[in-house]
Amino acid sequence: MLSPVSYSHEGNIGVISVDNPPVNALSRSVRQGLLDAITVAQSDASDIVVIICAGRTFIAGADITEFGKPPQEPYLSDLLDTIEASDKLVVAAIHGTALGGGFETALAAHSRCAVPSAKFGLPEVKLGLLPGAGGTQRTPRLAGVEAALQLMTSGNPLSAAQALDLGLIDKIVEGDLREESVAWARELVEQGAAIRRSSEQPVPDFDTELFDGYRQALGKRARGQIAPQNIVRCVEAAATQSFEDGMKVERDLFLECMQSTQSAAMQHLFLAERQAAKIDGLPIDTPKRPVESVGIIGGGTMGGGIAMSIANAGIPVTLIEINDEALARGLSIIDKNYAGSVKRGKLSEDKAAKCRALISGSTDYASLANADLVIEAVFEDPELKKQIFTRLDSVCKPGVILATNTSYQDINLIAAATNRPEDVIGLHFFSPANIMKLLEVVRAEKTADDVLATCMALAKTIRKVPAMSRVCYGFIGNRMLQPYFREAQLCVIEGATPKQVDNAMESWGMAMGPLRVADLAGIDVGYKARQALPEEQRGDPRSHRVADVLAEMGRLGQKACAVFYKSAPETRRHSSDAEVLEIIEREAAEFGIERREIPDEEIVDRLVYGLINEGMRIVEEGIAQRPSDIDVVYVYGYGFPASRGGPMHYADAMGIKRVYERVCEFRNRFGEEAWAPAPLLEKLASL
Ligand code: 3H9
Repeated sequence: MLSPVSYSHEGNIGVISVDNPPVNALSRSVRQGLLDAITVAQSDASDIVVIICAGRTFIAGADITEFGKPPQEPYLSDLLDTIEASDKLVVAAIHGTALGGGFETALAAHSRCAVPSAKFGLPEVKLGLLPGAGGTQRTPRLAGVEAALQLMTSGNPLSAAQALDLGLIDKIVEGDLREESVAWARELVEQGAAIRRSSEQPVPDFDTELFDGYRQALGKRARGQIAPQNIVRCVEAAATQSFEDGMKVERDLFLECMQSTQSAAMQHLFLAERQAAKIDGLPIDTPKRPVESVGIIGGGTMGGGIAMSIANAGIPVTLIEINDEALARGLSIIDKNYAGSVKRGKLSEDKAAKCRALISGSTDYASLANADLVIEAVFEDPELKKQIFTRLDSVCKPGVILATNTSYQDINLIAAATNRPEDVIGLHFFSPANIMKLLEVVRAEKTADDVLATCMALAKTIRKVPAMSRVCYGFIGNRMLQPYFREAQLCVIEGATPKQVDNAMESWGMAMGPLRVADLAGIDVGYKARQALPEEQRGDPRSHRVADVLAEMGRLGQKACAVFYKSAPETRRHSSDAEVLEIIEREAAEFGIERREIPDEEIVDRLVYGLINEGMRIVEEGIAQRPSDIDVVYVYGYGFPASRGGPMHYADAMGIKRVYERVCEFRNRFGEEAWAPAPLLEKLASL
């Protein structure tokens, strides 16, 4: 088999080139090829060695698809020790992204040069891991303890300029990387440059309190996660022990992470996210329509956030509102949000101004005549939505994509309000739309393939994670919320307090408990949707009576006021509200419910197994293409803990049989209507 690593010479320079598409991951054959090449270079006529990569990027890390399989020699750490020990100076020449094991390879070289657009990172923490090939030991020696902790615990990449500032690379080169790196290598030879091994550098002075500071902050930010805490221990070892002893600490803690269920969950999610971007049966080369200008109907919180996401990707947006006043209000919220992003350091002032300049406003639908994509983001009134689509049909050019941001409505009916249902699709953003990563792309019955392909690609352009759903009430995400919220509210009326439910779910890992979410997002939409349904379709009244009473009191959510909590308007801090607790007790008594102590474990199981059971139905009905798409939806749209991999992965990790048995137990206790096991769950449990 042809090796993905080749070794050639340019005069006295040995050039090792890695060519392992798509991202030059360090598969076994790459490691072997690098080892062979560096070994040959030790005794050939070369004076210096350059490691460079073909294709779109430098090495982007260990090969994730090899994880979980028996490790194969040569091991990456040993290979990197061999590279670092080389008697000939080794230069890494970097373009694209040098990530994880790729960046560790660069750190084991003696010198590093990069093109200005290159990025550098140690993102292992996002896979529930830590850099396991010397990264935790070499980085602090070059960049200092604080920069190393920051880089590894965030997992976020650095630009070439930042890496240069921190001493992680030595030179930025303009022009062709191969030519420039070879020229630089030649210069180093001529200067008689000494070999500088990262492992031999002393760790610069540091503040010893940094470690505890990081441990505490990460305990809150990444609650319950092993990898971030282990990274701190590794960097502490780097700062206080010899390189060899630090490497032993790194090895032990890396293995602990690698064997954890957390890392398995996060690796699953990495692959699930990439899989979710693919549509079964739709060829990768399906033609896409150009999206060079976008119209958005509705300048509320949602429309404004969507406008920002699109403008942030450099695409001009026209925001349509019904009158000047509403438009001015919408644009001023956008201004405020950009100012907030600048203040929080998320965007530079210059970049924010450039993005903001791409958003214009209008009260005239005729302004949408040339838009390539129009996204409707008005409130959930099906009749209003249909009217808007009929109007768009009459003003928009042929070939425009007409999207609705509806969270619940039947998109087939909306599409039928136009003469071009094949151009209609759902683009369900999550609030705040400029921040939340998920984009549910809803394929209606007649949506054309190229419309779908365009929207999946657009999601990537605007830095969202797409997952496709078919049409059903609530699509994947909100449909699953129904049993989740039902159980949250049943737990409350049966005996828990809102705070107990929220704390139980947050301790388990949800970013926010369900009732705090309700306070933040508001319950008006759900209330109105319920009222629009005939009584017998509203579900178990015990599961929404308290919410209905609170909604009727005007407690609609944080926009107006809190629902399940008392909220201090200035600080937005929530605390238990005696009035709400009284209402809960009163309504429980009305239903004849004898309130009891509910263990946290029961709360978690009822809510999470409710999600799983509905998820099984969604897969079986073909609403989701695959179970892993549901995981992507829940982690990126609903604050499900990444370290648990999403509800469907969690079910697998728990054991499907065990999940089935618990669902059956709930069915026996709480009734068939809510807890009949999904047929797919039953089937999988019997295998
Ligand atoms: C590590 O290095 C551990 C070491 O410290 C210690 C070891 C002892 N392996 O994202 P894309 C595939 S842990 C295998 O769509 P982009 C990906 O699945 C690793 N495959 O492209 C996809 O496949 P497909 C640390 C990988 O341009 C295709 O490449 N490194 C890997 O948007 C394109 O990916 C990381 O965590 C991999 N490492 O983004 C980096 N990476 O076409 C993870 C990608 O079949 N990777 N693939 O769907 C990334 O962050 C992004 O992929 C990257 C490119 C920025 C590189």
